Amino acid sequence: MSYIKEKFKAKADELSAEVKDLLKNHGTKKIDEVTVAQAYQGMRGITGLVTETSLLDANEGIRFRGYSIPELREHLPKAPGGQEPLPEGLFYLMLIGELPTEADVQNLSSVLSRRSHVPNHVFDAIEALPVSTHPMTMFTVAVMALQTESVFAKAYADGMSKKDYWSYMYEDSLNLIARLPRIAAYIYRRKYKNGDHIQPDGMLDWAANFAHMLGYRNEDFKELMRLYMVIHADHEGGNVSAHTTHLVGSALSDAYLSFAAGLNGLAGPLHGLANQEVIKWILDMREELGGGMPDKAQIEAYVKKTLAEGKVVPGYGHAVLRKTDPRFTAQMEFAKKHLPDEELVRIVWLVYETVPDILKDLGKVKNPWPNVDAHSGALLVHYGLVEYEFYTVLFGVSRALGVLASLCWDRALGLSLERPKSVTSEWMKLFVEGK
Ligand code: FAM
Repeated sequence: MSYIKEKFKAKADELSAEVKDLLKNHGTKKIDEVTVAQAYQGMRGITGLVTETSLLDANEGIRFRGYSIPELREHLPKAPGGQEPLPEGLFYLMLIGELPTEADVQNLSSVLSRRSHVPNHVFDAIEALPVSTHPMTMFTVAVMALQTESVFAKAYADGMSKKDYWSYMYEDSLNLIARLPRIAAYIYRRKYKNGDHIQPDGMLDWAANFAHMLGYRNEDFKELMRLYMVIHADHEGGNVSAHTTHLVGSALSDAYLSFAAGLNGLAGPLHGLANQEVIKWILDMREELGGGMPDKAQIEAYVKKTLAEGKVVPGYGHAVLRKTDPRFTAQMEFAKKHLPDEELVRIVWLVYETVPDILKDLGKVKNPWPNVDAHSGALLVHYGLVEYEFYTVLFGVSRALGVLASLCWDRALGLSLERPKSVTSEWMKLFVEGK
């Protein structure tokens, strides 16, 4: 067993004992209550889920095992000559609960590189789809095609004991994380570069190799990919992609089935697809305004037009956050360092100066500030990755780090099948009348 797997097992045994004690002595203690509105409106704000990998504070933003994004950028190991954190280090932190050493990250990079083989039938499954298919559909199909490789599913079929669930989920999770950049890059090159595929470079770290296979060798782009893979990796357990992966996994579906389900949630416009919607909205606005750099008044008018058409302003708002998303801020800092004169970036910043006041004036938007998606496209376009329909695939590759680390913890803690109670509106009407 690898030393990282042994470390995880030791941490899991330790926490399992604490959770057992917690349930024994405090299992009936009430955390929260549920209102009629929450039952009808997305269970917002109901605390009823346990996720170890990260915790989201509405006013502070995300913390991964207690570390904020600035702290991750300071403490996580970097590539030689790099300044951005390596996503392998974040996966180690989310899984083990401790900061990794340089050696830990190098070890994980080589483990992922060794596990990155993708069977040919997966590429055949992608090729069976029309080239016009949305990249996220291709991506989910590819993950489902990979399910043939699930060691968890095979072990379960062979009658594995429940005490071994964690071990096979760990193996599936690492194998899947290792393979995602290869299939994502294959989809990109098939759809946008006439199938001119690029072989992996085993000497590169996970994110840099992904950039390489996409066809981008610029060192700054590799740095952006490392940052991008870190900041999109996890956002506690209640967002659609994380919750879906956790929920499907609770039925003892393997990592491939569970993550494919989570990806389908990520493909929704109100969730991960927003990153493509943002850049599309900015490019449409710039075109409608005659090209070039719009002024604040023009942006204001265009935002109001969007709202008047009954559409949302993509990249703004959040179901939990009530401030500017630290993931937006991290991207803005990257842009100020590497591409401060990029016109699209300057438009993103002018939109940031304009949208919040307009959304506040609506009187209904709980969070008028930008989220992670408001900045990402402008950075990717600068380096030539202009195909914005592909952006949510990038988001999906990153999100695997958090939701699969979490899935390992679900199995290690022996979390139960998830089955909240539903009621009918008939029941609700009787309830509110006290009947
Ligand atoms: N533009 C226009 N209206 C907005 C808005 C926005 N950016 N954000 C919220 N609202 C509206 C919302 O549609 C609702 O209107 P109705 O009552 O007429 O239905 C009202 O404000 C109250 O909504 P809320 O409680 O403030 O937000 P929710 O928690 O319901 O929704 C989001 C949160 C993210 C779905 C919402 O802010 C939104 O649609 N944003 C635009 C899409 C987007 O950027 N999604 C990406 C989110 C990101 F974090 C991610 O998951 N990648």
